[in-house]
Amino acid sequence: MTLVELRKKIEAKTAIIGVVGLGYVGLAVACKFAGAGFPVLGLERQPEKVTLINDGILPMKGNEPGMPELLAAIRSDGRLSATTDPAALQEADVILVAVETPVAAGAKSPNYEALKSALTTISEAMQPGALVIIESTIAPGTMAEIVRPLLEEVSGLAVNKRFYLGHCPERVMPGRLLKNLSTMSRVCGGNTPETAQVMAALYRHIVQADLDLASCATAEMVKTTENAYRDVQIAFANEIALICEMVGADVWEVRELVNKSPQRDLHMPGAGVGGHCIPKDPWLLVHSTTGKGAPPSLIPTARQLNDNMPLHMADLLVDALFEVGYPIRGAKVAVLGYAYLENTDDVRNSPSERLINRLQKLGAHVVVHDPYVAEYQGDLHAMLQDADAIIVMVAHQHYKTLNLADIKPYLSHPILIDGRRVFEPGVARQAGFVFRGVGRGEPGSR
Ligand code: SAJ
Repeated sequence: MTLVELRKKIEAKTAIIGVVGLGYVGLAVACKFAGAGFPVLGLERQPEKVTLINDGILPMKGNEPGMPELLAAIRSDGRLSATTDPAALQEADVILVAVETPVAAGAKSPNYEALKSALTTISEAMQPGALVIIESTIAPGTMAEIVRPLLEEVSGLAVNKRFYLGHCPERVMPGRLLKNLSTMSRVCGGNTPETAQVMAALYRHIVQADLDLASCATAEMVKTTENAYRDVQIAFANEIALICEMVGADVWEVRELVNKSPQRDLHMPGAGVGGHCIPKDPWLLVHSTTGKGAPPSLIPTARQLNDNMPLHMADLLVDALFEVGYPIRGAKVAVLGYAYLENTDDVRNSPSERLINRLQKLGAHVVVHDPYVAEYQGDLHAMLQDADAIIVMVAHQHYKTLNLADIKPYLSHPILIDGRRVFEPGVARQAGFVFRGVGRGEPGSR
């Protein structure tokens, strides 16, 4: 099939779309295309997930507005079916790849096992003329150095002649899957400009925002850069917070006034940077320079600074305990918040985990509370009983409504360390707490 013929099938919505990997990204895009009227085949390794999806049940946790109803609707009219059988891809005209591309903890290099496995499966099944689109976030250079060679070698087909190739990085977020898919612009990175145009014709069926045509390399750079940008911005805000603590200024007052200056956007300082995107994508960007020249310095430095913020929370605690003359060894410390983001149950790359490990190494007895994370739900007051300190790591709405005067009697030592500006220093001190906060320097305190 030529690109022209494929485009006609896409415009008629008769093109069969295969989606490899039915996680947050894959299932959402499969549902969106099925909802737009395309026949969609979902390929998933986990049989239990396949069963749930074919029963019209969402296999993901958390609240995804619109997804349950959409999945039920497209299952009832059979426009989406899930399977564990790779042979199903033989029918597909378009194949979207939405598998994980994690970064290995130590080496900070991408783990492409899932991607390579998916590409091998696709190569063994895809029909000539198919369009393969990688939606997973990948390091710049991956399309040229890994994806294209593997597909050509295993399938025996030549790209641009016997199959087509592109990269359209996903921009979804748990909790906003369908909304982001519809409203956020996408970069359609084609192996050729003609391929990019056919990709835009496809995504136009589900995206109401800009579809920007580009090369694969540009698409790889855009996604990793937009998240590295955010990480560096957050790191800058965190460094300003550390300086404010040293010089006795309040970083939130400084931030408000700095951001009055045109084209300034000081981000929010805090207790650390978690999640599945921001801590990972900067390393994909850095990895792309391996063996090609001087490695970046700003991006790794920002990553290190953000990763140290949970440890700074422990430093603030040690300082407060010193003020009351109580050692951290043997102290009972209550950590409030384990999710990586407020009002979610997503714990991927949780900054709290790093803090908890440090506190335990210092000899503290740590108890953890999080109203959204099943493992840490429970009676907060009971958990606070005889605690020597509270450390707030996540700005869950639940914590913002806490009355400090009510909880103080439960504590052995009224120490409050605030990592997310949940409390104001004056209010905490008025309630009788020894208070420390990220960036909350006290005039004349040094
Ligand atoms: N954080 C800060 N200070 C800030 C912003 C965030 O410390 O100013 C922390 C958060 O507490 C969290 C981490 O950084 O621990 C990540 O927060 P996030 O708001 O960036 O949320 P994510 O990780 O879900 O990021 C996603 C990304 N979207 C995609 O990759 C498609 C990111 O590009 C978006 O900018 C972000 O959502 C968003 O703006 O909501």
